[in-house]
Amino acid sequence: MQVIQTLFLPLNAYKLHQLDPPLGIRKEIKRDLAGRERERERGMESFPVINLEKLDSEERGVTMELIKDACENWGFFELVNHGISHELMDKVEKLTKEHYKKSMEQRFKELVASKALEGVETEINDMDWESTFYLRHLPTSNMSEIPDLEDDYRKVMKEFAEGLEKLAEQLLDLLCENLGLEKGYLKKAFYGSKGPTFGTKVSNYPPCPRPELIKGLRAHTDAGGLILLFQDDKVSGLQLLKDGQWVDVPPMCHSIVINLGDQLEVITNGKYKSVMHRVIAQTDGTRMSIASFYNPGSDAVIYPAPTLVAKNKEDQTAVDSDDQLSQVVYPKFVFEDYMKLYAGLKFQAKEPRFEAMKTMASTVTLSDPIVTV
Ligand SMILES: O=C(O)CCC(=O)C(=O)O
Ligand SMILES: [Fe+2]
Repeated sequence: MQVIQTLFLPLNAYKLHQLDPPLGIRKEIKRDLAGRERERERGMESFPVINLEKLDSEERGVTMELIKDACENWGFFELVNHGISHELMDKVEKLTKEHYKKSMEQRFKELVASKALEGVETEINDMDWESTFYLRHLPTSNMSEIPDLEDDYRKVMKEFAEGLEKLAEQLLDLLCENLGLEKGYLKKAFYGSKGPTFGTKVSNYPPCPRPELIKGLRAHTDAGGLILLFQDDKVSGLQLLKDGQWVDVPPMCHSIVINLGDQLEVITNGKYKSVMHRVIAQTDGTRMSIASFYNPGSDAVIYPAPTLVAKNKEDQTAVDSDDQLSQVVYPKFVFEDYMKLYAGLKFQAKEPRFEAMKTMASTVTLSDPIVTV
C-alpha cells in the first residue's frame, strides 16, 4: 500500500504506518520548543496549555517536553482534550451553579458577605470571600452524607470524580516518565495502607463590592499531591506567583487546570515545586471553581525519591566543585502529620512547614512505607 505523506494526514497515522513525520511537522515541533525558550528569555512566556490528545500522535515527544517544562517552571498547566467528556463537564457546571443558587447563596450572604465588609476600611487578613463545600471520594466516599444534594447532582459528581481520578493517575505516570522514575512509583508513594485520599472542594466566589479589601482565597501552596481544577470559563480570578509576579490562569472552556502540591515537591526532591496561588474576588459575576485533590493516604510516608536525591547530588557536584551543599534537604514524614501542621499554617510559606517536619521526622517509624498496589 502506498501512503502519501502530506501535512494533512492525521498525526497518529504517521505512527500507525511507522512513518517519519514530514519535515514540516518536525520543524513545527522544534519551533514550539524553541519558541518557548525565546519567550522565557524575554520573560514573556504564556501560560502552558497542553493538548493531552497529542500523546497518541507523533507529537508525543514534544507534549511530554511541554509537560516537563510546565512542571519545572510553572507548577501549573492547563489541559485540553483530557478525556473527560464535555457533556459531563457541562452537566457538572449546570448542577453546581443550580446548587449554589438553591442551597448556598443565601448562607454565603448571611455568614460571610454581611460580616466581612461591615464598616471595614483596612484589608481583611483572616477571611476569604468564598462559598464552599467538600466531597470525599477516597478512601471512602461521604457523598451520601452530604445534605442538600439532589440525586442527579450526586450521580454526576461521582462520575466526574471517577474521570478525574483516572486522569490524576495517568498524569502521575507521565510525571514518573519525565522524572526517570519507574511507572507507578508516584501512585505507590501516595498509597499508604488504604490508597490515596481523593476529594473535591466545590467553591463559588460571588461578586465582591470591595475586592481590594478581601481576597477570594488568600495566597497559599496546596499541601497535597496533584490538584485538578475545573474553573469557570468566563469569570476569572485565579493567579499564580511566577518570578515575583502574579500571573492570571486564563479561563478556558472545558479545560482542566493542574497544579502540584507540597508532597510532589518533597518526593521530587524539589525538582518540581508547589507554587503560591490565590483567588482575586471580582466585582462582577460569580466564579465557579471545582478543585479536586489527589493526595497521599493519611498513613503514607513521604520522602524524596532516592534516585532523585542521588541525581541532584551528581548535578551539584558537577557545578559546585567546593562541594558546598547548597541543595535543599527535604524531610521524611507521615502525610497525616503534615496535614495537621498545614491546617494552622496554610496561608504561610511552605519552607517552615518542611523544617517543622524535619524535627518530627525522628518520631516516625520508618518501616517499608510503600505498599504494593
Ligand atoms: O478556586 C480556585 O481556583 C483555586 C482554589 C484553591 O487554590 C484551593 O482551594 O486550594
Ligand atoms: Fe490551592
